Amino acid sequence: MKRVVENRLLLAMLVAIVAGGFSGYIWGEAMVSVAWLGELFLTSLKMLIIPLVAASIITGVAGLGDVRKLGRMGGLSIAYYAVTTLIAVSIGLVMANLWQPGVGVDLAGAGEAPKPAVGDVGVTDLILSLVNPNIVDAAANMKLLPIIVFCILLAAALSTLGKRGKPVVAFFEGVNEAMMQIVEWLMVFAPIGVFALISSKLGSAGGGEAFFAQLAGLAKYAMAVISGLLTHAAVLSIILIVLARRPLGEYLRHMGTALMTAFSTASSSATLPLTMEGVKMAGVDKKARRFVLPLGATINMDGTALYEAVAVLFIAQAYGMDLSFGQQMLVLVTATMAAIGAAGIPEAGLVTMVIVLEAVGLPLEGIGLILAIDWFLDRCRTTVNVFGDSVGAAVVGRLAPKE
Ligand code: DAS
Repeated sequence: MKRVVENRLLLAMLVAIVAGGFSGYIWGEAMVSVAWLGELFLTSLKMLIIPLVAASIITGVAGLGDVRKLGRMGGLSIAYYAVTTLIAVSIGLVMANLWQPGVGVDLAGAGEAPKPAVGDVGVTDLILSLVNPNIVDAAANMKLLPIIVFCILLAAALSTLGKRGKPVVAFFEGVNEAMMQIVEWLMVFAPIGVFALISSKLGSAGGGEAFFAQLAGLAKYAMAVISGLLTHAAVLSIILIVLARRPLGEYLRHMGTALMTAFSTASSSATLPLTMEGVKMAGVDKKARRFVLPLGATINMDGTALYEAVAVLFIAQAYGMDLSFGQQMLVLVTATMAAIGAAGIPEAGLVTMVIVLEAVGLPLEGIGLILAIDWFLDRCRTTVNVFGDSVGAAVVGRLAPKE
C-alpha cells in the first residue's frame, strides 16, 4: 500500500512540476496570485524544523549508548563522519563555483539583490555562532547551529545517566517518529505547494527569455549537484579501497539492493535494514555495522551536505549575491551542521536547507525554484548518503580493534 501511495505522489509531483512550468510561462504574472499556497507549504515545513532536528539528533546520538565507553570505534566513526561530510561540502562549493548555475537566473526580479545578513565571517565568528546564551531564543529565532550543538551535548549527557536518562530519550524517540509522520502527511500536499511555487516563481520572471533563463539555470544546478555527487562517490570508493581494503565491484554487488532502495524511496532510514543486510553480506564486522549504520543514517549525510552547499550558492547567485570566501566558509559549516540535523526521510535536506539560507541571510523563496527538481535530486543524494554510511562501516570495521 505504502509503495502505491509513494508512486502516486511521485506522479502527482511530476504533473505539478510540468503544470507549474507551463502555467508560469503561459499566464506569467497572473500566477503570482497562487504564491501564497507555496508559502503555506514552505512555512508548514519550516514549522517542523526545530522538533525534527532536535529529535533526530538526540535519538541518533543517544542510540550510541554511554558516550564514555565509545572508545576507538566511536572516535573512528565520528572522525569518518566529520571528514567525509566536510569533503562532500567542499566538493559542493567547488562545483557551485565552477558551474555558476545561478548566474543569469534573475530571481530578484526588478528589485535590489538582497544584502547578505552577514558580512565577511571570521573563524572566531563561526565558532561563536555555534553557541547561544539562550537556547529558547535560539529556537525562537531559528538559530539552528546552537540548537544542534546543544542537542548533541544533551544526548551525550543523557547517555551517561543509564536508567535515569532512558525516559527522556524515549520521549525524543517518540517525537522523532511523530515528526517523520507529520512530514509524510505534509508531503501529500507537496504537489499543490510545488505547483504554486513553480508557477508563481517562473511567472514572476515574466515569461519569455527570463523563463527560459530560469530553466537553463535549473539544468546547470542539477548538473552541479549530480557531478558533485558522482565526484564524492568516487572519493568514497577510493576510501573503501585504500582504508577498508575492499574491492569496489564486490562491495557494490552486496550493496546493490540497498542503493537501489535508497534511490527509489529517497529515505536513508527506510533503507537502513537493507544497508545492514548488504554490509553484513560483505562480511563487515558485526559490532562495526551495528554501531556505524544506524547513527550514520541519522547524522552522516554526505550527499545532503554537498547538495545544500550547491543549492545555497545557486540561490545566492540567482539573487545576484556574490558570496565572499568567508561567507562560503559559513555555508560550509552550516551545510555540515544542517546535514547532521537532517532526518533520513524524503525532502529532509530541503527542510534543513532553511538553516543555511537563514545563516547566510538569503531569501527562503529561492527554495521555490529548486523544488521543481528536488524530487529527483533527493533520490541521488540519498543514494550517496547510504553509500557513505556503508563505506564508513567497512572502514571502521577494519580499523577498529576486534573485541
Ligand atoms: N532524503 C534524505 C535521506 O533519507 C536526504 C535528504 O533529504 O537530503 O537521506
